[in-house]
Amino acid sequence: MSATFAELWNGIAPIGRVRNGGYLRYALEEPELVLRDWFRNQAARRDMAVTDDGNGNLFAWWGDQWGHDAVLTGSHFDSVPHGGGFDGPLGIVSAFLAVDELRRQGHVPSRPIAVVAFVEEEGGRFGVPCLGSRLLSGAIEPEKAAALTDRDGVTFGEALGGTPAGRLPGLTGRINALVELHIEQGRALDVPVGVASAIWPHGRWRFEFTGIGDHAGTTSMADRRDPMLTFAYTVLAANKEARLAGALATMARVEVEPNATNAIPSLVRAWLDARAAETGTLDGLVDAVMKRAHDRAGRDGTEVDVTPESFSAEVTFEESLAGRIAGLLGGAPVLPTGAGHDAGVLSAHVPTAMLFVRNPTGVSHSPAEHADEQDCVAGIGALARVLGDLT
Ligand code: HGY
Ligand code: MN
Ligand code: MN
Repeated sequence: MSATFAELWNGIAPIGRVRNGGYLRYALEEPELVLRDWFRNQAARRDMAVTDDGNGNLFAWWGDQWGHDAVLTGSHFDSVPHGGGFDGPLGIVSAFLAVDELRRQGHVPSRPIAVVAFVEEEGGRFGVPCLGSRLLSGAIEPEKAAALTDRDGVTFGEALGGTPAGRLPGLTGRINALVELHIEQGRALDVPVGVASAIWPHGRWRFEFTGIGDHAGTTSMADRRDPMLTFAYTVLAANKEARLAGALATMARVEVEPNATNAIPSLVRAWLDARAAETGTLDGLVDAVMKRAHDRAGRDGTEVDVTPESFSAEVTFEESLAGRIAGLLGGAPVLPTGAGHDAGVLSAHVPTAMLFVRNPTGVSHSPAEHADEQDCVAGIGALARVLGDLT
């Protein structure tokens, strides 16, 4: 079967799209479950057997299932709340179409190729990004992953239907390489396809500001222990410290208890997403933000407690592989990114590479995220060339 990009893309575009054009695709929930069925259907139409790894990751096989030295290619279905449609799914759609292209060319792979859909890459439901690839590679304990809860208190284990299997036995012998195609999430590409050189170190820290809940109308300003003040100060401090460090800090998710118009809050819970080109800079940034938060809490009579929730170390993709791929693609640009990816997690264990497809505005994690069709088609051709070269 030979499907076109438009056919596959238009087939999944409505799944999980909401009124503002953004997507609500949370791991192992409708509509992401519908996308997983779409994945099985696309595999069946290509006589590709589908397996999962007991962690929620799906694999469609061209060749022996878990045959040795398999080459994986794919990405993730899940989105950030109201994210764009390309971040993740573009890599999976492109992987199936790259298989079609190789078959059209009469390519007979020397090793198995598997299209992969990693679960919970965004961490949008259970809070830990790249959960599926962390489990596959043993970077997180299955029991710890199983206990992660979503905003309704449902655990990952319950959503998965049991404790995840964890690290794939014989991982490094069974996976020869992973090539993940992804929309570029910056403005650095001025040609259709680029190659990743590195991923910035980044992490998430949960700040809990506690004070004394009280009546908005009967508590003098001097008597207040208002955690919202400490939180607000910390947001500004994170912004300032990031600018000073030439790094990135975002506090975009906040929960207030009781979150009532006329009640001074007792608790404000907020998450810091911090990233930098080097680990030392990142550590310095987070330390500075925590210090500023604690100092301010002293002045506000509040408390602040900080819990690291996830960390992704600096990734440098194997230069020889990135260079070989850039050469294959006629001298494609090789560039770093501040966005985390499953390929980054697996790069600690097996050779991995990423192809970036041009994003004209660079906007991502927003309904405005977009890539032009001819650039997506160019990405598929590039992925087919790389997979053909690797097998
Ligand atoms: O947040 C990230 O960097 C990625 O989109 N999960
Ligand atoms: Mn993303
Ligand atoms: Mn992504």
